[in-house]
Amino acid sequence: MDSLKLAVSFTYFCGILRSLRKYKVRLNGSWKVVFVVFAILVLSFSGCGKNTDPASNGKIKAHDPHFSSAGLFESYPDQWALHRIGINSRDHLQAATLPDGTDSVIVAFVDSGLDYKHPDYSPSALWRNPNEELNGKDDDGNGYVDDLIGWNFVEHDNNPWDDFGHGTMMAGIIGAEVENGLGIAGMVPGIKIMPLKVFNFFGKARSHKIAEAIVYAVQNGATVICLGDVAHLTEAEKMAISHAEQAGVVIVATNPGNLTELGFSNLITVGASDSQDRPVADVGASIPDILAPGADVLSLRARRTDFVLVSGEKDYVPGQNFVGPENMFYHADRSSFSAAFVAGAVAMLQVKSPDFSPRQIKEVLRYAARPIGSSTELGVLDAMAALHVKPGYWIDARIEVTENEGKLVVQGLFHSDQVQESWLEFGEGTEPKEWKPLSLQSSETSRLVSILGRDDIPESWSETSFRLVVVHGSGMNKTVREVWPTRDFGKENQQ
Ligand SMILES: [Ca+2]
Ligand SMILES: [Ca+2]
Ligand SMILES: [Ca+2]
Repeated sequence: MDSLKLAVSFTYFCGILRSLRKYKVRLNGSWKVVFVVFAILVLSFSGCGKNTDPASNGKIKAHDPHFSSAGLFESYPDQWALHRIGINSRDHLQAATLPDGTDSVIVAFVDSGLDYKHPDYSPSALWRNPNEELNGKDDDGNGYVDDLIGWNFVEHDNNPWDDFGHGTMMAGIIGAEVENGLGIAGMVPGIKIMPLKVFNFFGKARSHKIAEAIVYAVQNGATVICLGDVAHLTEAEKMAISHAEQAGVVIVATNPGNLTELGFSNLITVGASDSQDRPVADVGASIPDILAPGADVLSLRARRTDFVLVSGEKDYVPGQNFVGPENMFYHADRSSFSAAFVAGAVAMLQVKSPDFSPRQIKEVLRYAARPIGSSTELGVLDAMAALHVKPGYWIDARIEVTENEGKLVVQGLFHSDQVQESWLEFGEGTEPKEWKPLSLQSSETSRLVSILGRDDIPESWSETSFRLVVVHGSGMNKTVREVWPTRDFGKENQQ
């Protein structure tokens, strides 16, 4: 028993003794001792003072059950997605917890709004307009009357309530309350979320409202804007993103096709990955900047919503994706969820390194990403690793292998603020035990080229791995690799 419990017990039973005296019941000295010892034992077994952390101002600290439970999705953890991006222990959750009073980093969700009364949504994770009061007037002169916590661009009022459900899932991924003994753990506890409702009850939005919401977010201090479910961009939306670019605000969007080519320095495009780091959709046509979980995601369910049903998904049984007590939680597959995880990682970086430009944030996230298979460029978000990348350090690297007129052309392409050295190497199979250096045909500041004939690769190697290693001035390095089938390489030429 700790001293706190002892003090509580003593105080409590002194009170009882006073009451006994009041009613003229007297105990002699030894009986008093027996009484107090008995009372302390009763209290300790009844759990008086249990779970009370003096530092938490009486708030109960209890584990979020779904953070460590499993079984919703086959055998892997219910919050596998959070684990997969590097937040897989309570220590990591604490590392992601912001200091009290952090309100300079604000994530705006241009989505279907938010159930901000959800029992597992922390009120401290809601943005509040510091210059607006509820009085029927536009106090801050931003063109929106009484916009206390965001705006509803569908109904033109100050209540961005979520009657579709998607926005609450997105916000819950980042802002669900942590260590409250309920449901799930959010990714960045205490971050401020600005709900901007553009999707209506049916999950439909008009593009000029999306553009208007982006401009609102920029003008009201958002540092990250998450466009989870926005389809092909119109001119109005492009202008709004350009406005955000000039203001240094990061935009995170799932990859709707024409985003990557636009070349906005503040834009991070995201593709969805599954529990095994596999891309959920074919990303070949337009490669996103990074992958993040977008399948089997568990998050908060907005009251009275079932958006998979409303979306008309085939074979869906109403209520099928409800989870937990009073159906407070929901699971679904949506590539848009991947944008919420990346927006959360951007927010974490902005808290840690406020001077990072949107471009630096993108580079750090890409650098820290976990490469998928033999992919040359694409990796899965690793938020914890990103937090540990040294500021100012980044290397963008890829390797390309092509077969041309009986020769294999291996190119290493890289870009960095400070390259110390770089080389190409190769080895047998998909996981070589030994790597051998490749001789170079040309070597430039950001490009190495090696050309191999049939004799340069042992005939017994049915597959060959090629690897580019780039060493940064700080001593850290980055490697990317590509596996190439060499079983039949050069055979046509020999015939
Ligand atoms: Ca206002
Ligand atoms: Ca007002
Ligand atoms: Ca929780």
